[in-house]
Amino acid sequence: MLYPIQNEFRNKLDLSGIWSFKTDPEETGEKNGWANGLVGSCPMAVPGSWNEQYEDLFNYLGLSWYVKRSYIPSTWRGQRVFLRVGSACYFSCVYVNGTLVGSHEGGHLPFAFDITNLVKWNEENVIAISVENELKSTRVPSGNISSPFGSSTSYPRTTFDFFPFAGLHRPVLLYTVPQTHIQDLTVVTGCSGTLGTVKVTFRLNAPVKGRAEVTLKGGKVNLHSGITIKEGAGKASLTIPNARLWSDTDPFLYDLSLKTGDDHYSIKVGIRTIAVDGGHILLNGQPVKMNGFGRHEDFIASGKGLNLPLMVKDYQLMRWTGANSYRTSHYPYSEEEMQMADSQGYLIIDEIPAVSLQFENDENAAIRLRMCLQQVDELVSRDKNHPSVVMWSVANEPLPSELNQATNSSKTSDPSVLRGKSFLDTLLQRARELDPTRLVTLVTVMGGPQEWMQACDVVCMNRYWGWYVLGGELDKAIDSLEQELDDVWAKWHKPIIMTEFGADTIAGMHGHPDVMWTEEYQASYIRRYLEVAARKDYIAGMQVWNFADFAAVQSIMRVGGLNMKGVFTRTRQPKMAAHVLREFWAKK
Ligand code: BDP
Repeated sequence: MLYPIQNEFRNKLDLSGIWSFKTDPEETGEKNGWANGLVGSCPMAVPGSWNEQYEDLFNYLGLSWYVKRSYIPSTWRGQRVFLRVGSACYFSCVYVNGTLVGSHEGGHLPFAFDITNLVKWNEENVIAISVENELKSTRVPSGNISSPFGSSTSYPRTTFDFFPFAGLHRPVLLYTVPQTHIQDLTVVTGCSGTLGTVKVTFRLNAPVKGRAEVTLKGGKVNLHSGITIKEGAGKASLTIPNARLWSDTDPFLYDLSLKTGDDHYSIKVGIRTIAVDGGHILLNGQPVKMNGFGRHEDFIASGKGLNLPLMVKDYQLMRWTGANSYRTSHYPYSEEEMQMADSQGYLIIDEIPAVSLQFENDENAAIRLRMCLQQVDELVSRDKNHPSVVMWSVANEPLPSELNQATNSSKTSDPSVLRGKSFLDTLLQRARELDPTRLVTLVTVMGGPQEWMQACDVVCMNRYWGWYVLGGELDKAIDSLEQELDDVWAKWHKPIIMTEFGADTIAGMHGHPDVMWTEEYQASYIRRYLEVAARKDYIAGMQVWNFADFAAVQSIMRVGGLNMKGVFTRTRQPKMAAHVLREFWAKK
């Protein structure tokens, strides 16, 4: 799943803009020929969620149709033409000139279809995409089931704590590749002392013979290597003396370009290694702390749609706090985000959409496992060449059926614990097999089973001592936190990242004393957690929940339908806590 690029052999045409849109609650659109065009449609921005663009679509998650008409440049004749959707939440079917070309299940990841044989030259082509985001018990993530958190009272009925935004969330592109083209390219980097290595393997779409050349440029480096292509595959290994290594403090990127007789593909390469040693995460052999945030792709009006000015601003705000890391909670973020992370030096925990999964019976677990394995495959294939991605996360807060957060324990007699273990181990193993060069993890819930952490390289913990448990009692909460951290470290001797800790806060609400929901409470809660981390060498990162307030579902837990644990508001104004982070991270 190479990111489409424009060069002398390849073309792309971005179909972002205003599309025609129509809901299809009765699901009669296909029968009635909507794939050829819509009657009585309304304008809808792509990329973007449909929910916040129209008030009456806010809670609508059913089938909907998007249509766009476009010429395809006649200079593209003779090449293979693909239609690529960056993300469609959740299930989507793609039609070209009335013909179904394919479907895709699962949001947040790209998919593409070869449409060469359907293209009409010298006239407009009709691209139609149907999308639905029904909440179902068998989906990843799931909806319309009860959860140990009691979210059955929320509307819409998700099992997860963010709004189930629906629609075409990332650009829809037309792109071309030559008839014989580079289909996949993998870069693995290493370093030993001052020597860097870049190993390149690639595959063409046909089992042909031939020659290729790989070039690596950057600074004073200008390396070339000739490659023999056998049965459509080739590889090369480059050695870079005095390599400038990629890191969070110096995110240096080399330009790598691969040329075959017919095709050319290029990417940015950061030379770095990632490993663990006891309680440390080692970047290029040196301990690094992954400090930053859990985040969401979320904003007013655009929902989960790619929003480039917002993305640039968010990096600037994260930089202002001194953060060097974040987790793509709770689903893969856009490819543009990952490119920014590469160039801006952010260390990413890259997560599949497996949030709050339960393991209530074998049948549902098996269906969800198939989906999660697909998501791991698609994510690794999309993001494997990003130096910023240092860890794969295969789940956020998987839930045993019986959960008691207050006693911070789960029952060993609960059959979902065993079922969950085999489910999660399968995912960790798949990520490891696909990519042995990165770390693998899953993010654990407060009170969840300890044994689920066993196969992880890094223990990631979401903890809400002082909020959901011992709320308002920060002294006691911090004691419990310290005790728990020391126990977990003693049990596993692995680096620990606190992937979530936070307190809902209404911006502008103040209190002396600092009671829950005030800016003062959030500021001292976060300060106290960061002080604990500073005392514990095995803490390899602190990621505040959340970077910014975000849209959640309506419930008695979420004032105005917002999760307010952001250190910035939804419109990106800092709360007091943002200044605390800056004091700890940027000023030290
Ligand atoms: C954790 C979840 C996260 C929620 C957060 C919260 O991982 O998605 O938003 O709690 O309650 O359980 O704010």
